[in-house]
Amino acid sequence: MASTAASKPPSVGVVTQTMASTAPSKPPSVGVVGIPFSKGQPRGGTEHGPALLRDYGIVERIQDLGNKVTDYGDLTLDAVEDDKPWNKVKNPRTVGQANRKVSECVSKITRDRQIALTLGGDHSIAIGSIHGHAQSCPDLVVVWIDAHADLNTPLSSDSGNIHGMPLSFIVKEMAPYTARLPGFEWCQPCISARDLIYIGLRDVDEAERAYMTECGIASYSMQEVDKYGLPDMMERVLKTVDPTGKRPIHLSFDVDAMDPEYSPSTGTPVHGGLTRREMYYIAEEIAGTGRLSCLDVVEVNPSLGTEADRKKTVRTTVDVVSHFFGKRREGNVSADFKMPLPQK
Ligand SMILES: [Mn+2]
Repeated sequence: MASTAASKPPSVGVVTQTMASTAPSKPPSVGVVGIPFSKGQPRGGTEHGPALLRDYGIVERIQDLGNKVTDYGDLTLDAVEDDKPWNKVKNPRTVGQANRKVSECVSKITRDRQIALTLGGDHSIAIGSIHGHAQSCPDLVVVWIDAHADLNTPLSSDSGNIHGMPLSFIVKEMAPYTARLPGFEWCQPCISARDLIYIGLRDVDEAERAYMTECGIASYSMQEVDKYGLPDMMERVLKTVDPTGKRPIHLSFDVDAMDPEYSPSTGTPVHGGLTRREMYYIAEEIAGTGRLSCLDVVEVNPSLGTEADRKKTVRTTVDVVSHFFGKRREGNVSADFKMPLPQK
């Protein structure tokens, strides 16, 4: 069985034993865009995330797996002048304007039937990414892999950092609890609470927990990861958000979901997280659905930690991303591979 699977070109639509698959007949096409942005949180550095990920070969790694990749470069994102805080919320217009550009870009990539890969940037960029994705794929589901719920509102947030609030702008059921920020006039909530699921939570604010319960958002925190184990958990995750197995998947991957042992160069690390090996499994299962439609990779901050920390973080991240795009631990054989044969 392994040999027939391995003789086909590698693709995201790998058939796995645990899931039905809608494997595409040809390798998928991927559109990459860098989002050099850090204004959703107080530390500089995440704006250099796209450059670091590219320097470590993220585009080539995906290409080498047999995927057709178009790199659209980095978005140009400017700070809005005189961007006064809204209550405690910092940089509202700058974050709003940047996300409008992200939305337009991701909408175009996914409308062209490419899988969008967004290289952040802090996690506030997922506002635009999910919004844009939903414009071309309104039936999408969101899998949010993170140590944090990122569900605070401009009213509940203590820090005023928008990277802790992105889902409050996106989830329809959050509308009664939140406030409209200047700079966000373009942004309408676009997913239902039942179309969102969390993996990896371990640092959830009281208000966020209350919103999750009130809106009915499902989560597999680290407690459930420990309780069920990865294979059982991933089956439950996919059955919960998409029992029919047909809908496009928006995967938002905050590198702080992983334990700081694997991704130390990030702004809000929390111990007790996912291992590199657990992330490989999650990525392989998502790839196995053949329905990955957009992947956000966020919160890599090259300015934090030592050179060794930076290297560890970016290497782990690029490795994990390659598994989302078809890399298999059992091995891959490319379409143009020629088996060396003895001379006659
Ligand atoms: Mn996050």
